[in-house]
Amino acid sequence: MTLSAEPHALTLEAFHTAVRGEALEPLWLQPDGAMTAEPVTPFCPYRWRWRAVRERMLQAGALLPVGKEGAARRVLIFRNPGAPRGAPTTPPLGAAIQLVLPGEQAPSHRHSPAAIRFIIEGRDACTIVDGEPCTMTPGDLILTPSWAWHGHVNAGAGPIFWLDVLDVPLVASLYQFFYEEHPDGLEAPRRAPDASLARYGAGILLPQDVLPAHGDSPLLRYPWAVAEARLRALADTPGDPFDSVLLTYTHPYTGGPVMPTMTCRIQLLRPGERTRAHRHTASVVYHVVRGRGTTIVDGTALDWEAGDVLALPGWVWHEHVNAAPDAEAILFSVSDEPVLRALGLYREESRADTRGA
Ligand code: 1HN
Repeated sequence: MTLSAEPHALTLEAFHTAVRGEALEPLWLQPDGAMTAEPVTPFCPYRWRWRAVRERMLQAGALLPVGKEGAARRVLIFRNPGAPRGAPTTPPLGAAIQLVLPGEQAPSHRHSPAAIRFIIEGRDACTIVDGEPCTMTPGDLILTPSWAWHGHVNAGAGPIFWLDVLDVPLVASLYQFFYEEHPDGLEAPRRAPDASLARYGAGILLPQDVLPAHGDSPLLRYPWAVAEARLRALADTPGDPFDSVLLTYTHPYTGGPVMPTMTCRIQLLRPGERTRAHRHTASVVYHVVRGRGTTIVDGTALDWEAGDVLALPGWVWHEHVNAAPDAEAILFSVSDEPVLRALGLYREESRADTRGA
């Protein structure tokens, strides 16, 4: 349109129509709700029962082969029931269960989203990460950093199940998805099994390596035996008011999170323990490693037991209860806290009026 020589002849309504035709949007026409005082999300806190999910995975195992003649991955994604159809587990993180049956191989590929895997059940399987066979036994954490090749092999006699958590929703929201299949199908091992554990797993003494500047941990496998021993060593200390005995899996050289987009933690709730409530802007996916208990989320109790998965979107009040008088509970968790910290968006609040342990 041509600019009017007489601006007063232009009505506001005509102006709105005109600018919208020129790929311009008046901010004053945006709905009032767009700038909320606090985060508002359709994602809800939710718990999936391991018993039911495991059964469904075995059904998928009977119906759908994995490998050359089947699917690349046998995975059920945890969909957040509060969010629109097709939405993942939490706004930035997608969680899933994967099953590989004895003798199966899931071919290698790589993608810009990063993944972590936490082994739930099974043994004698491995994920080959950039040529390194990473042994998978229950409780192990395996990293697949952004753009690392990864394929899965089950050489054992029984099924292997694990939890996958990926930053797919975050990467997709930035339109940064890259994906490639390995030309050989399954990538052949190029390193000794658990080579990175031998090199970087000793903790306090590390080789004088020149590491790439990106923030991925060069250690690809964090064994359960180490996590359990560290929890046990600190089991009689006061612990964190909100999370009790809480350990973060770290990048051995920086002490920071294992990857730039996700941090992984393991926590012990002692018999009879109840933590104080807090809320933070980070979303969290929990997996119950051991025991049973309750997480009270914005006043609603979510009961859990071994194997269950919980999703908490950011900014919900939550506190953990292990009501059992004689059994401990252990929770593994993944959150997007490093992203929010890097962007200056991380906030945390606690409340004085919740019960102490
Ligand atoms: C993926 O590549 C794997 O490689 C597992 O094992 C789960 C969920 C969404 C997108 C890609 C894997 C996934 C995934």
